[in-house]
Amino acid sequence: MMTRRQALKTTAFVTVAAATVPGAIAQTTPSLPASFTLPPPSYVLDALEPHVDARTMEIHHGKHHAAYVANLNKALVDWPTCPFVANDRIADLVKDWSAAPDKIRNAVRNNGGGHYNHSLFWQMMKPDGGGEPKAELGKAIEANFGNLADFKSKFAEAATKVFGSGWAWLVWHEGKLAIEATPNQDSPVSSGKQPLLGLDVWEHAYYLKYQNKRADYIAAWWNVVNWDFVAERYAKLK
Ligand code: MN3
Repeated sequence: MMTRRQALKTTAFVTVAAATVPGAIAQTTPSLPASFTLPPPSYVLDALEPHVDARTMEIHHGKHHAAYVANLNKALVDWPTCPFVANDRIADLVKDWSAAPDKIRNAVRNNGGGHYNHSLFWQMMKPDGGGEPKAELGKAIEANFGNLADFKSKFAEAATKVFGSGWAWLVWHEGKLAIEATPNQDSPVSSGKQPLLGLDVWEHAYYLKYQNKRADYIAAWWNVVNWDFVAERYAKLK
């Protein structure tokens, strides 16, 4: 079976070959060491306007996320036996970052977390998103938090209270839904929890449009939440 990375490389190769861009073929050379790759969002970068602006998306994905991937790959040069690279097992790497060699442990924690969290984040949003979670997830949110409005309010509170840079999450842990926050690029998966929905509250996620008004960003962000993706993750975990 093709791994996702191989599939991406194949797709890239086909695209490149069709466009006959000289020089770009080198990216698909099989002798390059295995490494993590930047996943493109499934929508165009201005698709989340006006709630998340195109310029923010462009820099957030093309610069910030790209840098986490590049720095992770750079660090992993010092961990040639890392078992998680070959099959694109970023979740397992982030879960087990403490297994990394001393010299690169922090780099793996921060950049691995950055890569994993952002890879999820792009999928947790979609154009014309928002609304209400359906099916089992909708019921579970009501059972755990009373109703959707109360859930949103508690989640927003957690996101607002993150001091400095970090994330707010809806997680699945020990058979229950819970809200938590993580600092920096730490991910719930590292403490054995499954992230279902995450909100990036680093200033780079909102400052261009919202400046210091994080609460406005959080309020607008509900309009682009991809509840179908969250519900699918929840259904798989149950
Ligand atoms: Mn970010």
